[in-house]
Amino acid sequence: MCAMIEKTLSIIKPDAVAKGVIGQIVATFEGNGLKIAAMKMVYLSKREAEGFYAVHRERPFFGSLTDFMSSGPAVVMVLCGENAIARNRELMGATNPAEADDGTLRKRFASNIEQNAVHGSDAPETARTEIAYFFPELEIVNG
Ligand code: IDP
Ligand code: MG
Repeated sequence: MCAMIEKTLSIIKPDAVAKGVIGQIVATFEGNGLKIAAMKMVYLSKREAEGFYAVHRERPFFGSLTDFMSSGPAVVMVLCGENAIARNRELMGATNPAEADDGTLRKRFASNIEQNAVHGSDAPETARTEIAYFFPELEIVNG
């Protein structure tokens, strides 16, 4: 089902896991043409969160963001589907939930610009590196 189809990395961040909305978020993906090719729960260390968000290390919110991402369990997933990267970003909505369109995951579930419920890769190259950060090839189901 997912061989040769575009893949992206999704994270249900610790705020959304704490709110008990994993199921609603997964249902949104499944109801909008995205399939789950891999999924697991993780509890990132500070260092693992810093590694994942290394591109943002110069940003003023880097310390706070990586504290938040290592504050509780998160769910990491590989989503696949036609235009999975763009489709996921559309379902997520704007980074700042105050600017996110109605019905988007961030409008529905984010607390603020930092604790914003979900992550999604933003381009093919970042999707590849972000997927590889969490999943060895053997854990991604293509069948
Ligand atoms: P994105 O998640 O929509 O791609 P990015 O700009 O890549 O947004 O930022 C990565 C993450 O860093 C955001 O999802 C959010 O958790 C956090 N973040 C972004 N901008 C801010 C900010 O201005 N203050 C605090 N946290 C921020
Ligand atoms: Mg980003």
